[in-house]
Amino acid sequence: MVNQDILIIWIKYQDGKPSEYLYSPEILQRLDFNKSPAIFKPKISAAQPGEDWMVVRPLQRSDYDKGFLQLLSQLTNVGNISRKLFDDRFTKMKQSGGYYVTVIEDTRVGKLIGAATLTIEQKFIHNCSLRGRLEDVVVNDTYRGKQLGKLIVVTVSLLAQELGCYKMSLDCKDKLIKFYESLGYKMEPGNSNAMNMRFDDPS
Ligand code: 16G
Repeated sequence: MVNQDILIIWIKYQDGKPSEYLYSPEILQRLDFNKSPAIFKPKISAAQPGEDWMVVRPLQRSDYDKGFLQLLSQLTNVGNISRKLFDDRFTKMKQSGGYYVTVIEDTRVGKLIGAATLTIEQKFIHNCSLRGRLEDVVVNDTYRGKQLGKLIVVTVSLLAQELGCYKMSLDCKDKLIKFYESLGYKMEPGNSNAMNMRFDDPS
């Protein structure tokens, strides 16, 4: 058996039921928030998010039942996703590697209140380097004042650095530029355009 054929399974038992992680949760515990230019008042981190009922962790297969898709629908159109479709996508993301969907849970109510994804591209350039992309950032806006947006973005940005990316990129609405600048993202002069081609009826 070669390495690519091994699907590593991280499983946490919750209330006696197994719940599988998309990626190893342990890496989030060692992220050094002092490396980020973001200012947190009070100081928090992925390991210590500031409330004992909050946890920052990788997406779990069981998050279908914790409002993950409803949370994403605050960002854009999600569609009607069955449990089977969700399960198959989770399995494919895990098998292919490079998908770090990260969430914040309010454990008092068992609901997800923030999410962001790091995707990693394998490159030939820069000595076969890696490029990170920040995707699908969303927080539940009823949790104001908890620094959730900063917390989830800084978490996946530090994760990109920890995993060896040479840069991390994002596209966003104009009104969010200042927010991302405060977390260390820069509009590079002459190199700051995002362009899209939209396709009708994708399969
Ligand atoms: C924003 C998101 C992007 C998401 C897109 C969805 C961030 C940093 N950017 O650009 O990840 O995929 O919105 O919009 O979260 P769309 O449905 O118009 O493609």
